[in-house]
Amino acid sequence: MKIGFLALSGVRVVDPVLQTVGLNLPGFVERSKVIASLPSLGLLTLAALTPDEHEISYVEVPDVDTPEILARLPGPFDVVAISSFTAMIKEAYRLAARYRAAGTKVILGGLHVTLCPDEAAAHADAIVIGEGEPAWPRVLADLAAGRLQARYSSAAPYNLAEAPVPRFDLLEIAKYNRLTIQTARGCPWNCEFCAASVRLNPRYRTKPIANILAELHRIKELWPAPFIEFADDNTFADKRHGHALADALTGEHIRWFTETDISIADDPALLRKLQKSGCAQILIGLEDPEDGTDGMELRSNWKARQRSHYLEAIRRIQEHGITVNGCFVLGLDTHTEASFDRIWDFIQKSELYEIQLTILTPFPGTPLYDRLSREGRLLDPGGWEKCTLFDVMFQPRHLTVDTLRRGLLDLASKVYSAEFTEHRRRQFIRRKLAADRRAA
Ligand code: B12
Repeated sequence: MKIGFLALSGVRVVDPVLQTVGLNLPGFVERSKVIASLPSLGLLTLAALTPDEHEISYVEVPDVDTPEILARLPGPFDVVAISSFTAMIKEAYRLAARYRAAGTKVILGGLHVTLCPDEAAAHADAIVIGEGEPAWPRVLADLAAGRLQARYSSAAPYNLAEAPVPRFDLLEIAKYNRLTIQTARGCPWNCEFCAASVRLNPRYRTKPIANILAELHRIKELWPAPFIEFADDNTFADKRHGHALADALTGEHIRWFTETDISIADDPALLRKLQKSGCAQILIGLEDPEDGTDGMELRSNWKARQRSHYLEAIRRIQEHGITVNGCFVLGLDTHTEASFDRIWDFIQKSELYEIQLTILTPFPGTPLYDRLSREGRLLDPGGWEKCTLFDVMFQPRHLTVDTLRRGLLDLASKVYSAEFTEHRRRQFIRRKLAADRRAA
C-alpha cells in the first residue's frame, strides 16, 4: 500500500488582535519560529512500525486551506494517517474529508482523537484511541486483509523498551532547527488543565537509556551536532532515570531543551550533570507564583506546595548555566485585574531567562473542561480551533473576557519588550559568572 503520514504543522492563534499585535512581539515571534518547525514524532514512530512492503512518505501540511492543498492533495495514497492536536482538529477533519472523497482510507489518531473519540470517528475510516504503537500493526494488517475496524485502542500502557527508532530519515533534515526524542510518557502529577500525554495513558513511564541513545545516534547520523527537544511532559520526575539520562548524554556533544518540574532544583548533583550534558534550557510550569495553584494538582496538591521556594529554585538552576523558561497561566479562578501586575513583579524579581505566558485553556477531556462545563462557563463548547493557549475560551471568575485578553497583551508587551529581554539575558550571564567565581 502507498501510505501517507500527514502532519499538520505550524502554530495557531485565532484572536485577530493577538495575531497582529501579539505574535509580532519579539519574544512571541522568536519562540514561534523555534517551535513551529518541529516534526510529528508520533507519525515518525508509526512509520518505523510500518513493514517495508509498504511505500511510505511523511508530509507536513502547514495549512489545510491553502490553494495548493485545495487544488492538489499530496499523494496519491491508498491510506493516510493523520495526527491530531485539538487546535487543528477541524483542519484535520477537512483534510480527511477530501481524501475520503478521493477514495483514500483515512486513519485518525493522536491526542484529540483520544480525548474525543466519538466526534473523530465520524470523520475517519478508523480511529486509534491512546498510544499508537500497539494498534498500528493491527490497523495495517486489517487494512491489507480488507477487514478494517472502525476503532482501535491501546488499553495497556505501551512498553517503551519496545519503542522503535522513529524514521527521522524521512525528514528533510535541513528544514528543522531542532528534532525531538521522547524519554518519558505521562507525569506523576495530575494538573486539572493538562491535556498532554498524561491523557493518552495516565501512568508515568520512562524509556530505557539504550533506546534513547539509539534514537540520538540515528539523528546524529543525519545531523552531526543536533539541537534536541525532549518531547516529554516531565523528563526528570524520576530522579534515578534522570541521573542516568544526564550521564548518558554527557559527551554526546549536543545541546538540548526539555520540560520538567521544579523539583530538579532540590538535586544539586543532577543540576551539575545537566550542565555538563549540554542542557540549554528547562521549561517549568510555575503557573502562578502566589495564589491560584491551590487545588490545581489533583493528586496531592503538589504544585501549591512548591511556590514558596520558586525564587530560590530558579536561582539555583540558573546558576548552573541552565536557563529556565518559566510558564505562567493567566485567567485562573483567583485572578483579578491586580494579578497581572503581581505576576509582572514576580517575573522581574525572578530573573527568569525566558518566560511563557498563556491563557488557562479548557482542552476537551480534561478535568478543567468538565468543571467549567458543569459551571456553565464555556463560551463556545466545541470551538476547538481556539485551544491555542492564547485564545480565551471560558468566562473567567473575577475578570471579563476582554480584561483577560488585554491583561495577556499588556503583560506580554512588557515581558517581551526588546529592553527587558536584553536585561534578562545580561542578568543571567552576570549571575552565572558570579556563581562561577564563588565556586572557583
Ligand atoms: C512537539 C510539539 C508541537 C509541534 C508539533 C509538530 C507536529 N506536527 O506534530 C509544534 C511545535 C508544531 C506544536 C504546535 C502546537 N502545539 Co504542541 N506540543 C508539542 C509537544 C512538545 C510534544 C508532542 C510530541 O511530540 N509528543 C510525542 C509523540 C510521540 O506523542 P503523540 O504525538 O501524542 O503521538 C502518540 C499518540 O498520540 C499516537 N498518535 C499520534 N498521532 C497519531 C496518528 C495516527 C494515525 C495514529 C494511529 C496514532 C497517532 O501515537 C503516538 C505514539 O504513541 C507537546 C507537549 C508535550 N510535552 O507532549 C505539545 C502539545 C502537544 N502542543 C500543544 C499545543 C496546544 C500546540 C499548539 C496549539 C500551540 C499553538 N498555539 O499553536 C500548536 C498546534 C498546531 C498544530 N499544528 O497542531 C498541546 C496540545 C494539547 C491538545 N490536547 O491538543 C501540548 C500537549 C502542550 C500543552 N501545553 O498542553 N506542538
